[in-house]
Amino acid sequence: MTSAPDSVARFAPPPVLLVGNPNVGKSVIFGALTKTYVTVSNYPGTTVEITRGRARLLAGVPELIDTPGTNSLTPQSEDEQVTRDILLAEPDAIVLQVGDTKNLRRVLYLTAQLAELGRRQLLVLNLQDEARDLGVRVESGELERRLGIPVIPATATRNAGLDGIPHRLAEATQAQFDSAYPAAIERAALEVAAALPVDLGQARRGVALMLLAGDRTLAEWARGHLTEQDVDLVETRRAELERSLGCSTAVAISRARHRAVSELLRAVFHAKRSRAGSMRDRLGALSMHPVWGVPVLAGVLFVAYEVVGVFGAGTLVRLTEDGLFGKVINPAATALSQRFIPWGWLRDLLVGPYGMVTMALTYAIAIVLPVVGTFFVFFGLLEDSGYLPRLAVMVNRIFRIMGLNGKAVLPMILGLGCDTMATLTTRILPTRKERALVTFLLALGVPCSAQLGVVLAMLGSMAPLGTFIWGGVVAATLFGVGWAASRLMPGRSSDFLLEVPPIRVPSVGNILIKTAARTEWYLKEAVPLFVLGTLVLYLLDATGALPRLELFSRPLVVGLLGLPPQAADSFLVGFLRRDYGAAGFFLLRQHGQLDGLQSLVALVVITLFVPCIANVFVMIKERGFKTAAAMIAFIVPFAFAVGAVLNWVLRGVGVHL
Ligand SMILES: Nc1nc2c(ncn2[C@@H]2O[C@H](COP(=O)(O)OP(=O)(O)OP(=O)(O)O)[C@@H](O)[C@H]2O)c(=O)[nH]1
Ligand SMILES: [Mg+2]
Repeated sequence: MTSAPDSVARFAPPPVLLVGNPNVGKSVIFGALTKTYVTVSNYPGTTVEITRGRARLLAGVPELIDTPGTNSLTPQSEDEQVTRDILLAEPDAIVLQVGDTKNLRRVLYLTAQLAELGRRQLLVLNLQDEARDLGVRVESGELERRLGIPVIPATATRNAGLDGIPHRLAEATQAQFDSAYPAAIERAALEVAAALPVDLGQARRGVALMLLAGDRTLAEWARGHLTEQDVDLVETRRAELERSLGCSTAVAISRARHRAVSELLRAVFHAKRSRAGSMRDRLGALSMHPVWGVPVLAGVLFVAYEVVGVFGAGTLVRLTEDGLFGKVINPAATALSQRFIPWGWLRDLLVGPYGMVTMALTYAIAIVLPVVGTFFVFFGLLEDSGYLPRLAVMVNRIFRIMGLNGKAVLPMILGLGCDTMATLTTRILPTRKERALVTFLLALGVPCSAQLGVVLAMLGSMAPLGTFIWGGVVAATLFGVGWAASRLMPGRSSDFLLEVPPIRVPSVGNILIKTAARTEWYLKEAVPLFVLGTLVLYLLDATGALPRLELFSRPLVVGLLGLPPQAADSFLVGFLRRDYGAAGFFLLRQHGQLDGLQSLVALVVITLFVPCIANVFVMIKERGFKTAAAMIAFIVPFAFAVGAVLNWVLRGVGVHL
């Protein structure tokens, strides 16, 4: 980390770190204090990286840092480690802890750890509205008196209570929290703390306890900050403690903290027991029931089909493609270029068969944008309602076949929104094997929103059997490959349960902002790739290489897959984005150049294809070049092989679609 120049450091207020359990409203509060938007969703693990912003509403406009949610400062996954690391890296920052009032036990467990690190802090008890609905009451005044730090009740989504934060920031101080550890632990902690670097200051006791608890994720930090003797000292003391305590130091520490938290809870936490479940609770339970969850899922899929497939890909695309581009933009662009542009090559580059307007923009804006736009709205509703984690719980049993359970199912479902983002969410998974497996399966067979929309629209144009076969082949491939990979890959899977948030009524504002942010992202990220792909095709065409390429790929495209030769173009641009490839097939189908069977084969291949360039980069970033390259080297030939077999079988059986 670079440090600010002295003059700035002297006057700049210390940064403020938003820390708290997952899914408690940290990002909502970040947005409220900085007036900038970061993604807010109703599932744990929305934030997996830190976001920095200027807290415009706080005195001196300090830097505000949003962190991934965590239940403990002994991290169990990469995202939790990010939070622990930033706490160590920013020793002067004030901690603005955000907690869920209903789950005060978990909140205070984290407060205990922050107190041990000697952090100056405040506590926001958020989600007061839900606590009230559940009959939970927390005496915040009494809690404040006992902890000695400002305790601010709030309902962030209604902007209630947040004005207490600027008023009380200056009162932030170290919480008084005595976990009363066994004397042997206290002695060892004192000894280890004395050996730690002085610049850790107040944090030394907390870090000593972390080291004694045997946190392996601190190994790298220890290498940079401790001498070998100190590391040996920690190991010796830890081994001695385990012998004398009869259990691991981590367990003894955690027990003592829990005892102290329970005592505090008895004084300030009141819950009425006999409250009947609300309508929302019942709906939530129904949606993850092994039997009743199935009709709920069918209902959700039906609505998805109506909204994205029929309205987005049907009605809206008709308006944009036939209407806006077909009748207005393309004819106007063609007329203008014929009038004003004397060079044929430039005219072709703009409005030819591989033209920027007639191909790149038509594909990106007229075909894909309406589809992803409607999908973003629908997916946002699912995200904010709390349905996605419930779906993950319900399908958990089937996903076990692929060696995925608990938390690992959530990123697979998020892949339906965007595979690239979902690949980043794999950071919430505890083991390396799970992270690799989910990254691989996302790249192989989870179609993202853009692609899914185009695929759905095409499937809508054939007999229902087509949808059935497409879904069946993709699912069977995913499960078959997942099953084999989970057995072949070294490492272990975890059994961490996914936490299910309450069902919440999505806020229209959040859905709109999120959709706008995602649409902007699509325009910035996807449109340039559509332009690039079109440019490649244009150049190949202009240099006469395209027909040769089509000829060269004939044995594969025409021979094995049974598709017309120009389908090769779509596969080529499919390397940049699968949805671009799918959009190519969509148009071939519209122009009657693909029959039902050919469309189905093309769709299966493009679904199993590499997702998009952005996804490939994220795969490399998260998993390393070698692993990512191996995954892609498997996926591409495999996708064509499945298509070839499907073509052969369907023709053999004589299916008509
Ligand atoms: N009813 C209610 N919902 C809230 C409140 N604060 C946040 N939410 C909702 O809680 C969910 C989680 O909010 P986020 O801000 O994404 O939570 P987070 O703590 O950043 O979550 P992670 O990044 O996953 O750790 C969203 O659906 C919010 O709309 C509140 O005070 N009341
Ligand atoms: Mg967040």
